[in-house]
Amino acid sequence: MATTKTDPKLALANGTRKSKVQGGLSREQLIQAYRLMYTSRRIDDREILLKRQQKIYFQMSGAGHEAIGVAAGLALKPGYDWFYPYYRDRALCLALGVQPYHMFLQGVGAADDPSSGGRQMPSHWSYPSLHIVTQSSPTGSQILQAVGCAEGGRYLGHHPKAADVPAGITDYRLFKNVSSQNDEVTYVSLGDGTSSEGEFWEAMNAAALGKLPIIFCVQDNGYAISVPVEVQTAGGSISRLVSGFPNFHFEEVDGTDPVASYAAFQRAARYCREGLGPAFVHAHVIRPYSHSLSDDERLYRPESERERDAQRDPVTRTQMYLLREGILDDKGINQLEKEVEAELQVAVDRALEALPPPPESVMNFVYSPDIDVTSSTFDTPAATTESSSDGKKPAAKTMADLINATLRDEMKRDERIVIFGEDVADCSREEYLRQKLVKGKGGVFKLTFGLQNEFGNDRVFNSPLAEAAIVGRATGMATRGLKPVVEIQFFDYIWPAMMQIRDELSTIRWRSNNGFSCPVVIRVAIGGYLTGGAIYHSQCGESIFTHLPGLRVVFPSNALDAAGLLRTAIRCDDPVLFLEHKRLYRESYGRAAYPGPEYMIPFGKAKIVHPGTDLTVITYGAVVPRALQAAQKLEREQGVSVELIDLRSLNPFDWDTIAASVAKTNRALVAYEDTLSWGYGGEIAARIADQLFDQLDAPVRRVAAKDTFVAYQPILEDAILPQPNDLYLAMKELAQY
Ligand SMILES: Cc1ncc(C[n+]2csc(CCOP(=O)(O)OP(=O)(O)O)c2C)c(N)n1
Ligand SMILES: [Mg+2]
Repeated sequence: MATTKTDPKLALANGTRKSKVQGGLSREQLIQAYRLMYTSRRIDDREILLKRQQKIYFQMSGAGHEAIGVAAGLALKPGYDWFYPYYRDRALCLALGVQPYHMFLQGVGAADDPSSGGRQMPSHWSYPSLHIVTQSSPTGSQILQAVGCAEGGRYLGHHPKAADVPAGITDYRLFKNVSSQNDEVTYVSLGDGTSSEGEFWEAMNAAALGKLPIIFCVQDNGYAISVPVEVQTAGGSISRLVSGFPNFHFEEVDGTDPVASYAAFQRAARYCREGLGPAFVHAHVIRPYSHSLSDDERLYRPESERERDAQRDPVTRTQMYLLREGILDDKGINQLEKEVEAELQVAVDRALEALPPPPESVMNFVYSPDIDVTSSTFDTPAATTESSSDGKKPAAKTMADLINATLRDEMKRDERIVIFGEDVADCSREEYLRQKLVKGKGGVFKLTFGLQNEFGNDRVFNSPLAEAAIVGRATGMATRGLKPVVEIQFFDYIWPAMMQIRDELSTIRWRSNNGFSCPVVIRVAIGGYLTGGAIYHSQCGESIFTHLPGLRVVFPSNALDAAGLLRTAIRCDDPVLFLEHKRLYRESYGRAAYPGPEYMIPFGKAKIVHPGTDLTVITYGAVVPRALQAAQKLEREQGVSVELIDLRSLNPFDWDTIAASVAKTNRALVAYEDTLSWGYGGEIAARIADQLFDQLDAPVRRVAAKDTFVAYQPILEDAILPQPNDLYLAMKELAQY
């Protein structure tokens, strides 16, 4: 660990007047730094004017943060290193090569805006060729992804063959250009207030644990909107709080001084490039333009304080510095500023003429335009399951067995797959495995058993107990072209990852206008009927995720479907939530022979589990065997013929099979394990009522859990979750309607 501290007040005065190279920057670079800083400030000024004229719709300034941004941009390499900036990083982006014109295109929301095609607010940077990764608005949600990006780069360095695209494949790898550099660095920035977010601490921990080549840059302007740093950060100094993290190089610097900032960034980058670990740059900056145009800081900051900040304005300070050091004279400054003004005028005029995106484009890139998960590419037969020559039938495998086998097959086939999560490894202390002292765990349900043993601990490993980190890191890795297949141990504990799933994973392709994508697979153990699982080991809640555009959701009910759908999930190009019902893992219902290493089922294709003519039951997951039991009883006892549909995949879902069945039976019952109200079946029922109204001879009915929680006592659990008898009665009543 190394720490360098520059006193904010002394940095500029200490500059060596006569040297030609100032703190590592040549005279030309200093002039370039000033040009970039001045350009950045003037773009803000222009945007503010345009906003007041209602020609753009939002403005967020980088004012006061220009020096640290330019310093980082000059110390790092666009298209080589990777960047997860935040909204104050205008000067960084300019230094990396973003054109002012592109920034104005963002403001007007133009179709040609290269960062999002008019989908994202300005100052939400995304420039794939420069490795500036698409940015969202939640403060701090980029940090864990940056960690994953750094991990992804390192993994690719250790597994160069993973980048290959073997001939004849038809999977996601065809559409991912994968590259890495041995000494690459990932940059991630955030404000002082954002360092209060839990994800920041999860990211610091993961970076320290992995000794990753990542620079955290906290741009500390002393405020988070109106909340001052001493109310935000215990003791008022983030540097002090993080100083205990091992393996880090620390810098605390006057971020309004480009020379000191550049030197700090150079040291930080060198430390990372040498593979010594992560770096932390704490830059003290100012915020002269209020938080945003919607904020008036005079409401909470007195003039005296604002005046004090103004003394440290990086643009004027750098201008003074150039004059004082004789690098530019008045005339030179004037000329440079005039050139910038002229360039910006042209850029603004052009941007104001740019065309907006067409309204009919709004659905583009919600999902991959390259791989259709419903297509016949994913419709491959199971390997033959006929009896072998000795007359023995192939063994019937459980869902747990076949998920494990599918993961193993796919890991053999595709070196980009990494598996991590809580307890998924066989044994983190590898020597125990090597010495055969232990057998290994492989997940609390043993679904990943044996995989670390077979593929090594850089492909299968335990993560810290931090769900946001699991999904956030996976998202960053997938952005680099890897295929993380991560596990959330229980659906009940997926919620810390919700920000990453809702605001990042599912939105990245759309919001970057197909500039970036992150086809992660999240396997989640879900559901009840456990006898003793209680409220926090039994939850469903799939409709919360099917409600998210951009995310595929599948929910198999048997071993064979689990194998076929998981393989599709891994090979496709969209993020997938793969829901595995715990009760079905080792159930005797739905066991199947191993279907071979190529078996796939397309998403959005339901299965008719039991054909019938009198009534359609639409369901999925653990309700399938229960509904089948009820349907068979109803047929036996009442002669009612039920058509039972297992949806298997929930988004997309198979409307055609539902419509064809209801056209035949004229009656529909939707059954699901989750609570009744606002559940998945509500949407299916609404669609049937809307689009098949003319075909119906009876109201659309639902059977689901009671609108409460799943209780521990089995008598209560039975009363809460839909049972075969509830399904039987509902079917009977609907058939008689
Ligand atoms: C998760 C989240 N909570 C709240 C907000 C609203 N918000 C936007 S910026 C901001 C303050 C951020 O302050 P800081 O991290 O210090 O960055 P600064 O704007 O000062 O550069 C807040 C509260 C948000 N965007 N995301
Ligand atoms: Mg701040």
